[in-house]
Amino acid sequence: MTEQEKTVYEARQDDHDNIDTARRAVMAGAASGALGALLGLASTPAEATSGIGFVGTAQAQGAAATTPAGAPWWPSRWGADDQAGASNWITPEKVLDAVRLIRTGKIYEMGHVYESAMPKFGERSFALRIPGGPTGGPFGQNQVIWHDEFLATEIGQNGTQFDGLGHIGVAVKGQDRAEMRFYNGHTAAEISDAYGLKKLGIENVKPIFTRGTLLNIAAVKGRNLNLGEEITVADLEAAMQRQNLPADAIKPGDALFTNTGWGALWNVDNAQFVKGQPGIGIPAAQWCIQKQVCVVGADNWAVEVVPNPNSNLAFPVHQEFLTKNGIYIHENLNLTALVAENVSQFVYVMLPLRIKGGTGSPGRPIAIV
Ligand code: UVW
Repeated sequence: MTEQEKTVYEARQDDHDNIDTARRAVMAGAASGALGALLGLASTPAEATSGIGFVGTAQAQGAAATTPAGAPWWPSRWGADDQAGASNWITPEKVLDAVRLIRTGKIYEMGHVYESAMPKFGERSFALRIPGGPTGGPFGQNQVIWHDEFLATEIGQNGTQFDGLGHIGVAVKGQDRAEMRFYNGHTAAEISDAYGLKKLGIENVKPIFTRGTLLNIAAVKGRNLNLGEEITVADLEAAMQRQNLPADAIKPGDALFTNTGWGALWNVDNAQFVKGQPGIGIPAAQWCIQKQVCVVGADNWAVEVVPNPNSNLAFPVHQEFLTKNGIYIHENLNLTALVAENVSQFVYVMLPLRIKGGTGSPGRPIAIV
């Protein structure tokens, strides 16, 4: 980082606390209509038309110099044209550092199987069809036959999913697409397109091969966490202490995962799984940002606490990570095997599919120890 970038970065960190306090005050009384609708909560007609209620409220206060999610966050630390975000941390040196965590060569699956029965957020769908039976053939003397699948789904936003930087933004001036800002300040007017994002598509993510740390928050609590239970900075630090991890165990470019126990509901009680979840809140997200991580993941569908304890906020941690800091979010991970064997640190490998203009990616993340 240059001195100038460092100054901007540090100013943003300081700014966050002030903005957050101000935002909470300004937004008091507003309701998160869109989130409420998705989670089956009530919303007023005014909130329903303005999407997330607090956007309209902030505008009414004339907050032109800032945004509903704090001070403008662009240009990014990796330059005004960057579209790769925190995957820029994955350098050859970083890979070699990560490799040192491999001692046995054992591989752990970190993802779930994709199937229509899996829990899905809102109205998302996952429909796989094999036309014909078989799809093609028999042809030739050798009587070849084959099966092809047709998959209709929000491919980057179902099941174990890796959120890309074009997934989440901030509507700075309500419905004005020229002021709907994403990572690096890119606007919806520039990037949104029915046939795929014109910028910040998932194809821009560099292959992820890095050090991973799993913090078992459920073990700290001695139970699975509850719906709406916020993971605090103290919880993260207690998990590190419990797992004998030194304060500097998480390095720039690392991936960080939290086990909340919510994953136990996967394909067991899907209705409860999608209703909300425990997860990190804004202070814990800031802790991750200060550690300069590349990816944050969890055994639930949003990684962050839902609903947020501040009922005026909807998915604020998504904005902190993806929109403002270019940090990727890996959702719906299967951490069961790693937890069962008390694995704290490992190599995490995730190769997001290069779907041009996609908002996210499915995949088969693994941990290697
Ligand atoms: C949303 O898309 C709102 O949430 P998620 O990224 O958790 O799927």
